Amino acid sequence: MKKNLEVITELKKQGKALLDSRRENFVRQSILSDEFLNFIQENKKPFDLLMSYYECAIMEVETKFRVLNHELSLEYDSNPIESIKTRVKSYDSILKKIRRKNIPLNLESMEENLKDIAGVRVICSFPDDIYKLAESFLRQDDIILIQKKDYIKNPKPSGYRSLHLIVQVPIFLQNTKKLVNVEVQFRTIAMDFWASLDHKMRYKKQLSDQEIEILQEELYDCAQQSAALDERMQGIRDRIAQRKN
Ligand code: 0O2
Repeated sequence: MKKNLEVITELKKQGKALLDSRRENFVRQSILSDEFLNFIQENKKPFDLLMSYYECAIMEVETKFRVLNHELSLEYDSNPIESIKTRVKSYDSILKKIRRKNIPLNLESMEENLKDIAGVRVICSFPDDIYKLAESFLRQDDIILIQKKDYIKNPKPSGYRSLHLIVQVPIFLQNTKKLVNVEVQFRTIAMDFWASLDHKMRYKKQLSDQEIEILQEELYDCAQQSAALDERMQGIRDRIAQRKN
């Protein structure tokens, strides 16, 4: 009986500690959220200006890929790029990353530490086209490579595959030239399809830990199968291309 009471008291204590920590986290996040909104309001003009630089940099990079696609399509009689998606990171995602990385709340450190505010996603049919495009893009003399992460050769433990580049691209303003960071993600259609489903699972709050574990295993298996399919389809494409020549 005494033992049971001790267990109940201990459980109550643990429950209270959990509640307290959740409350503290909630308050901390709300304050930071208000702080972030205040920060944006107080710095509205320079913040909007900075975001417009990212939009301009996206336009520059997107045009470069459209030009490469046009040239390669004339040379090889097919388009290496299926589609291009672009986005400037949302306020919400910027805030989450500032919190996660403990970045000071000012424009300089945002610019310095968040290298993926401007994002361009290039979707190709075949893995080889990804490397061909990335090489041609990086050979351009106004592009500076800052970081390269090859999750195609070295997939993430989740199964995620994609080639990520962080580059600096110049944008030409009225009186000056500015170098702007852009993250370019190269994926095949299959890699992109997989990543969208994985993304949906990550943001579904109602899933239990057990469900997440099962889905993660299933997704990992799908990633292996889709990587194998990419390779097979590319093999077929290459054989067809050899016959044509
Ligand atoms: P969003 O909304 O796409 O922008 P970093 O946090 O970027 O400094 P990290 O985490 O090492 O450092 O970056 P990494 O691994 O290069 O990945 C950044 C982006 O790749 C993510 O952006 C996703 O877009 C994508 N990504 C990476 N891993 C996964 C994954 O396992 N599944 C899916 N679906 N996407 C992934 P954000 O900022 O998370 O979000």
